[in-house]
Amino acid sequence: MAVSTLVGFAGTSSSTASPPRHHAGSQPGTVRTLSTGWTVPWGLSWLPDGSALIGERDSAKLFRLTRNGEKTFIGTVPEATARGSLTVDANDGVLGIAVSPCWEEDHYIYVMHTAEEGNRIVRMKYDGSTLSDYHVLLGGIQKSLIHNGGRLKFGPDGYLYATTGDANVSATAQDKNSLNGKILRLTTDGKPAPGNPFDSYVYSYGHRNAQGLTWDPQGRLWESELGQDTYDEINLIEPGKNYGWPTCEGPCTTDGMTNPKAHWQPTDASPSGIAYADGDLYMATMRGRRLYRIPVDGTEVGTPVELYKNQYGRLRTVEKVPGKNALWVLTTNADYNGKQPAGSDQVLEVELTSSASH
Ligand SMILES: [Ca+2]
Repeated sequence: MAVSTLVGFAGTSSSTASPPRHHAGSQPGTVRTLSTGWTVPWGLSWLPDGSALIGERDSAKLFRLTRNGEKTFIGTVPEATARGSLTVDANDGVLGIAVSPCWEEDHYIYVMHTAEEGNRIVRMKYDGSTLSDYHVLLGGIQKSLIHNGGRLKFGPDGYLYATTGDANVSATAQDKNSLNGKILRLTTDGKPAPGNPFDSYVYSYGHRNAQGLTWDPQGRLWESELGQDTYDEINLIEPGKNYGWPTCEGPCTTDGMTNPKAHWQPTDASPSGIAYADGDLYMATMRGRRLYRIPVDGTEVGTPVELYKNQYGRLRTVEKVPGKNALWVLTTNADYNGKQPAGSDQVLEVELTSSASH
């Protein structure tokens, strides 16, 4: 591993060249291929038995994958549309998945996907074998070929958080009445969550195309975001704040804008998913073709470390495995930018080794 070639970060350390400070985190170690034969897997959410639901963006198929790599098709998301990314640079389709925190009682799963009229957040029943009861919670979020956001997760407060892209209309991000270029927070019935800053779905704004969300043990919300040509970002999200796009891309000094905690040139990153594990943020990158480990120090981050550069191609999603010192990482190579054939994506398991043993 090597110290990142990042452009800058807002940590308390004064030099980007210094190695990451020691912290009680884990060291990523052995990587094994858990499952093959995938085509652009995107969303991943855990079921109570430790298996995961994983969706393929273009095919709209949902699968269940066990810890042992046993893969079962469970159904196709109705009304999902996708241009098909093998021939065009498209980012629409079945995106984030969130299993209900009360799944054992309600059997609900939540999905964010592209449809005819725009992007939607929907609820379905998954009874352990099949999908049913498709219900739209929030539809008509403006869509585009490539800026659809799409990460959907439950926060520690039990509400749903979703990232939306600016749909290639950058002015939407600063329009608090638009659902685009935002992080949205909603109830499981599809209403704006209580306490939202503008009495609407909007939780934060000024985002270009955020695709990563995760919470640290203190309940802080961290977000990863694709920039345009200059800077990708990691942000610490607070309700009601303006994260700058399109006035600012990366850090700036404009009044009212909230600067990122770290930023990269898109060739080194182009991030999608992020996950918190044991003192670090892990960020999956597409153009960067690497995983970053980014130490968290309160509300700041330390120097990112790059891992597995060019070893597994483009990386879309990373999630901490519940109850196990490991990450699951989804590749995103079977598309226009990855130029690999259908079925060439993988689910990887990255072992995390406690630093106490080093
Ligand atoms: Ca920003």
